[in-house]
Amino acid sequence: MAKNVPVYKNFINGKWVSAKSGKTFKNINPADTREIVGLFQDSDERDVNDAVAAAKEAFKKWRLVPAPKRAELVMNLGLWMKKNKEKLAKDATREMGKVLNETRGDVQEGIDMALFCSGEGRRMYGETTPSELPDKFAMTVREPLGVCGMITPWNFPMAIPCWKVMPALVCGNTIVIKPASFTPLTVLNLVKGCEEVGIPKGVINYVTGSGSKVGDPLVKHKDVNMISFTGSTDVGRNINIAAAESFKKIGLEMGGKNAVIVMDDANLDLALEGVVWGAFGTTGQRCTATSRCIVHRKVYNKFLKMLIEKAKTIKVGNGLDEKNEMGPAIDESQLLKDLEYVEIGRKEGAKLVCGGKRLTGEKYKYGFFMEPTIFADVNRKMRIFKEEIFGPILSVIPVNSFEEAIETQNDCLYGLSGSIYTQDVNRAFSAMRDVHTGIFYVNAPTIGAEIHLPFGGVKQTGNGHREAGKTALELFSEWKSIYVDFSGRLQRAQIDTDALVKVK
Ligand code: UN1
Repeated sequence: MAKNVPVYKNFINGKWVSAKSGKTFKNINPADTREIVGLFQDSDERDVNDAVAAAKEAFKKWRLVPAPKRAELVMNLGLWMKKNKEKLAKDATREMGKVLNETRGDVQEGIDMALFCSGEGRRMYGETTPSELPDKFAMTVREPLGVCGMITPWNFPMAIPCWKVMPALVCGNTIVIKPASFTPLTVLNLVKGCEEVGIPKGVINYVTGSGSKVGDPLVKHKDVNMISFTGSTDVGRNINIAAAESFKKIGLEMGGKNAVIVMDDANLDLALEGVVWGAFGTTGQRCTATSRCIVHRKVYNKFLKMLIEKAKTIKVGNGLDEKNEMGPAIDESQLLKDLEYVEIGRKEGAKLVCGGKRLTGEKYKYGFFMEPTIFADVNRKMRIFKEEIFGPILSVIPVNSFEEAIETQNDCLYGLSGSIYTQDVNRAFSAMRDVHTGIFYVNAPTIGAEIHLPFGGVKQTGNGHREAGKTALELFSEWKSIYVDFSGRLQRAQIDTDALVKVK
C-alpha cells in the first residue's frame, strides 16, 4: 500500500466507522493515476442495514423539528460550503478530473441549492380549501417520506448529492447516501459539513462501496421508503424493477443524447461557443452534454470548419492546472468506450474530422486523456447518432429545413436537454413548443441548468419526476389531506350536503 494515503470511513449514526468487511477500495486521480486520493470503505449489506436502522430511528425526532429550523441547518451547510469552496473544488477535481473552474461551479451549484432550500423551509405551502359541509375545515400538508436512499453519480459529485440531500432534509426525511465509487471524497466532505453545522446523528448516513454490495441492498431494504438515483438508464431500469416489489417511491435521472440545432440565420460565432462548451465541457461527461449538432445545410460547411478550428485549440490536461480547459475521462474503461465509439463511427461511415485519438506523451502518461473529437456527415441510422457516449465526441448532422431539424432532434430515445440557435423569433417559439425534452435553451448550450428550475427529462431520461426547483419538494414529500369537522355531529360527505341551502 502507498504511504500516507488517508483512509476514510463510513458515517453511520453520527460516528465515523469502518465497514464490517474490514476491506477498503482505492480512489484514484484520473488525471494522474500515481495519486491515490484515499482509501474508502468497501461496505456491504451489513453496513447498509446499520445505516438504515440509524436513519429510521433518527426520523422519529427529525420529522418533528420544524421545517424552518431544518432549513436553517441547510442554509448553514451552504454557508459552510461557501467558506470551504476552494478546498471542496480541489478535492472534486482530484478525484473526478474535470477542471477546477468547473468543480468550483459544481460546488457553487450545491451552495445555490442550500440557499434556495433554506427559503423553502419557510414556505412548504399546502392549501386550505372550503369543505362541501358546514363547520368543517379542509387543508393539505406536506409530510416527509421517511428514510430516503440516495445513489449519486461521479460527474457532478457535489451538485447532484446536494440536489437530493438538501430538499430531502428540509422536507424532514432522513438519508442513507451511497456515492459513486469514483467520487466518495466529495460526498464525504458534504457529510462532514452536515456534521459540522449540527445536523443530528442518524439524519444523514454515508456508506461507500459497490453498486451490487451497497446500492442493491439499499434499493431492496424494506425500511427505505424512497430511492433517488442519478446515473445510466440501464442501472436506473434495474433499480426501478428491483424497487417495484415494495412500491417504493423512485426518482430517476438517467441518460441523455442532447442536440443543438444551428439554423441558417444563427449568430454562428455565438453558436460556436455554445456548441464547443456543451460538447467538450466536463469532457462531455454530463447528462446534459451536447452530443449532436444539427446544422442547416446552408451554413453546414462554414460552421463545421469553425467547429474544427475551435476544438483543436482546446487545452487538454490535468484539471488542477488552471491553463487546462478539458480534463480526462473518469477511468480507463470510459476512455476505451469513447475510443470504441470513434471506431464505430468510422465503420458506419461518418467522417472523422477532428481528434479521435488517445493523448500520449509525458504530459498525458498517467491519465485517461483523449482529443476533442468531431464526426461530420452523421445520419440518423448511425449508432453515434443514437447512443449516449459520455465522452468528448460530437456528431454533426446536416439538415435541409427547420422541420427536418426538429424531427432529427426528436429522433432520440432520451429527452433531457435541447437547444436552438436562431435569430428568428417564430422558429425559436416553434422549437420551444415542439422539441420533446425536459429542458430547452434558445441561443444557449444544452448545459447550464440553474437550480431553482425543475431539472429532468422525458422518455428514457426519467420516470416523470423532476429534481431541483419547487418540484424537489414533490419528490421528497407526500401530500396529506386533512379534514377537521367542528360541527359536533356526523356529517356525511356527498350525502348531507344540503344542510344550509338546497341548490336546484
Ligand atoms: C448532469 O449532467 O448530470 O445543466 C447535471 C448542467 C448542470 C448539471 C448537469 N447544471 O449542465
